[in-house]
Amino acid sequence: MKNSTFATALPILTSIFFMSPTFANEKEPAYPPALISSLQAGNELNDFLGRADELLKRADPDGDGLDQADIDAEKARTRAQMRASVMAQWIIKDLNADDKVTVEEIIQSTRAGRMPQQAFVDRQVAEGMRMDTNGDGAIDIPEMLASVTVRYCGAQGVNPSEKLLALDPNKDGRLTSEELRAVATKLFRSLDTNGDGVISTTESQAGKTLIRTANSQRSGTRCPSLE
Ligand SMILES: [Ca+2]
Ligand SMILES: [Ca+2]
Ligand SMILES: [Ca+2]
Ligand SMILES: [Ca+2]
Repeated sequence: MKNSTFATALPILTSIFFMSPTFANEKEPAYPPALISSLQAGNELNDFLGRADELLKRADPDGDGLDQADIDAEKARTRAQMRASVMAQWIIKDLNADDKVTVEEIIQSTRAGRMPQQAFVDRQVAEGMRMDTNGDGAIDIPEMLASVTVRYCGAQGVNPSEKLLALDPNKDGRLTSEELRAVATKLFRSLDTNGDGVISTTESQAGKTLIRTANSQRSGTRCPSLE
């Protein structure tokens, strides 16, 4: 019954697993790469469940289960960090502290103490002046902030929390610790092919094949822009 639920809810994601010999006859959810890669050779089920708990704790800091509100809050933090980082990169060149960065200031700041190649200085100027949308020859703070394109993705180029939430077995929009543990247990058992309760090197290799397959199928979810 559970399998048919997955098949209905995740037709595209489940198709990934038909390509994997390990899961040839099963309809599995798309396990997030972060979950699969936390499974290591020598792990017993409890090791893996501990890692699954940590993964969820990071995505669900308020501890009431992972839901869209957690994801929105994480996106908001990501956006704020990226805006701050772009501001820091450019406002540091505002040598006369008038809240604008001119071509001359970019040149002076880039050259200071470094004796860079002219081509590098030119690239800095060109990069800065791309933000000068009102064409007055200087970048002001709104222009700097308007240039920020916030992308939200993890190390594997996908949004880890959204991948995790997509596992939600009962599809009520909240992934609880119990639900993730149940999913992780199922994954562990399916990879523990000799059933000795430990993931061997060979068995963990099968997990890595899953990651590669899942990654090659992830087009469309790659690093979406928040804007
Ligand atoms: Ca939460
Ligand atoms: Ca200035
Ligand atoms: Ca300007
Ligand atoms: Ca749920």
